[in-house]
Amino acid sequence: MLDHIRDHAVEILKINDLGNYTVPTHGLYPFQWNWDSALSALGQSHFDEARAWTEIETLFAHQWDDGMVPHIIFHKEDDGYYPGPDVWQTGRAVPTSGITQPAVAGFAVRRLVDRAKDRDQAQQRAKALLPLISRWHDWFYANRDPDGEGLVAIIHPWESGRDNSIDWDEVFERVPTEGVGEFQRRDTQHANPDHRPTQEQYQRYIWLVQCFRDLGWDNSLLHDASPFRVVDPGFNGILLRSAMDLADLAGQFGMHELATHERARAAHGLAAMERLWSETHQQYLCLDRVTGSLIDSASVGGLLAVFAPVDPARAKAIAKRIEAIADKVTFLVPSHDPQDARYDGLRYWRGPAWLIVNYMIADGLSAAGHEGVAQRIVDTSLKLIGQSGFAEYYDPKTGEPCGGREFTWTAAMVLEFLQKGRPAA
Ligand code: 9WN
Repeated sequence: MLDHIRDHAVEILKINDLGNYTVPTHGLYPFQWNWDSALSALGQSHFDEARAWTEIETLFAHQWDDGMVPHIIFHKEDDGYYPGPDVWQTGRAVPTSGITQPAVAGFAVRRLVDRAKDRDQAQQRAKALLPLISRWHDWFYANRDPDGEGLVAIIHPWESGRDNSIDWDEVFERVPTEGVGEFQRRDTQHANPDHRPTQEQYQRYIWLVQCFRDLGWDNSLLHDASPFRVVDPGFNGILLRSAMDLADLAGQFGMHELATHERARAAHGLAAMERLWSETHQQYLCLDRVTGSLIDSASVGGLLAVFAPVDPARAKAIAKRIEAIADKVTFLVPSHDPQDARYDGLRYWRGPAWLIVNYMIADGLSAAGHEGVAQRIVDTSLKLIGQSGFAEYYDPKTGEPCGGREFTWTAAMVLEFLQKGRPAA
């Protein structure tokens, strides 16, 4: 059974491989996505290390001059996705979107180096990537943390990677739905519309894109101009974990200045995470940067923060939270608290379980010494695959597969989980 699952995962990664980048799935997502690529490279490394490095290098070949790494790279034309390059109009030779995604690349590169069989290749290719990744981190703090709080904001829900999370509902009310004009969604032609964001949410997504486009994609203006400015604990946790991993790697490679820089940044950010802790929910919450208040929404974003080496007492509380949640669902980890009336087990990021999130949470919990709950996450993840195949996401109560099928990062995470029965700490 496990051999069959492993073979199928490798097959999916190969089917979705377009040479020097991988699509998340054919049809629904026909381009290269940022955090998908970084995480998918981990899966590729199990059978082709060189190809795994290429995946991340292709992503960074499209880094903007200001340091941002865009969330989508439109390598070739395909009208099966909306919004395409004609909507973004970022003016790049190879078109890209104009926003970013969770900065998981620093972590991915460290993991590729740690496990590399070809040590020379790993050292050489990682050394070239390190300064590029650090520039991206610099970009975040320069453009998304203008007051130097140690926490960066996202300015569009798509940046979080958790597009229609309940976390954004309240703040999203500030984003108009009027004036965006007619547009034709494509996602609902590939996937069940009941499993996708609503039309009203799409109108707001596009309003923000048009607002940023009208400002010429000048990142020095976008943060303050956006009515949507949210500090997401999961997003910050990923960035801080990547900063730590980058610092460790840079230290190994004798790049001491870079190591000191990333380590100082991580220390500042980890201390600032306290601002996001909720005693009531016993987890981190998002912060609305416009009003300065925490958003009352217990989503998986606040659990994902444990991917960073947060305060051990916070990690322990998160482990307990996930154990409590496990009594309410069959498959961990739901993207929203199943006891919240707003929970919806089928609709994208409003309830369903996602394997990439499971992987990062399990990894962080395991590093913090909470092996039991980490293993529980891995076990239910693998059970899901056996029952429902390699879907984009799953209903945490029934295991129903949702969204796209034959999904790249789901396959990649399965290879990671199978490696040793759980992700390496
Ligand atoms: C918008 C590719 C991406 C993921 C995101 C996921 C979904 C895109 C969409 O698909 O978002 O970026 O069109 O719905 O939410 O996390 O990176 O798999």
